Amino acid sequence: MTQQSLAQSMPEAGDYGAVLFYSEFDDPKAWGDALKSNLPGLDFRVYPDVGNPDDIRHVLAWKAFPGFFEPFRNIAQVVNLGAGIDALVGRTDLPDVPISRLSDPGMIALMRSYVLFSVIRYARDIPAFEQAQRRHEWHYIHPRPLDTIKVGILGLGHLGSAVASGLADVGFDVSGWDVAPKSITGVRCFGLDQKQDFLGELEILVNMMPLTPATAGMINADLFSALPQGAKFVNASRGHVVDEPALIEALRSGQIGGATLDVFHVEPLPEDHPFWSMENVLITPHLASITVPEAAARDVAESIRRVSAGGEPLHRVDPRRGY
Ligand code: OXD
Repeated sequence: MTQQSLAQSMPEAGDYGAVLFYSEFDDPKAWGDALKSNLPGLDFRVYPDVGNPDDIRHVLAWKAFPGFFEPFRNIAQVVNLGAGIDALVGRTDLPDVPISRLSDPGMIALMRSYVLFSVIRYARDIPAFEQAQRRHEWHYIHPRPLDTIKVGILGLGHLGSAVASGLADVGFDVSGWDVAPKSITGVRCFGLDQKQDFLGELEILVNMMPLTPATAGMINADLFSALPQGAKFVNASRGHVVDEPALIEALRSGQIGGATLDVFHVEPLPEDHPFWSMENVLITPHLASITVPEAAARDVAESIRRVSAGGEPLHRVDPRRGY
């Protein structure tokens, strides 16, 4: 459908059908207000106050429980309230309708800032200064030029490529790996059968792979041993892409010199998990990138308009592929 014919056939707010919101993490009021400021009069319902399930046309969901989608027979689209759609992969209750994810500049900027912080912290030897401070020790380490520090981004999707460009802009020597061929200014891009070449020289590896059946556990003992000894590791995507016991072993042996971890197999990270007491691990509680409803609602409102007019949502994904 062209933009013009789409605009001509745009329905009125009341014709969109009801929107159902489900998330135990996001603020329904903030989302309702933000969406209604884009689509005045929108029928916005928050689970479990569903009303008649047949009214529901658009579902905004984050980590909906198994079977959640079953009662809704008239769904026209599902919007995943986040970037990673792993909670929608492999489900049997998902209707055959367009699925989209969130992607707004605010979320990309937050992810870029998290990875920049993590990489710069290693590049500027901050962990050594944190430890020296605890010993009251003036511990000088001569800074190295950033373009001598090789940083690799595993996964060059919309967030991974933004992160890679951000690191290249700061002056790091940046390379990236992805299954699909990629071309990013200032970033050396490696393809499917070039993983060993990509890993072999890295000082810092950043995981930005989505979690799919094909990527689960792909960062394992073999991958860690393909990195130079003492390489640092940053995980800002999903815990299950990493074989956690292999990472613990690599951190203990010194094969991995330090890790900055935002995501884990079990969240919140259990109190007795070995990561908590590892000196060379920095833990953050899954917040590398979050969605600000005010920024993301504009695109979601646009998807509601488009799908209601028979068009495609923005940021469509393929739940069979996993991204
Ligand atoms: C996301 C996340 O996928 O917050 O958006 O992890």
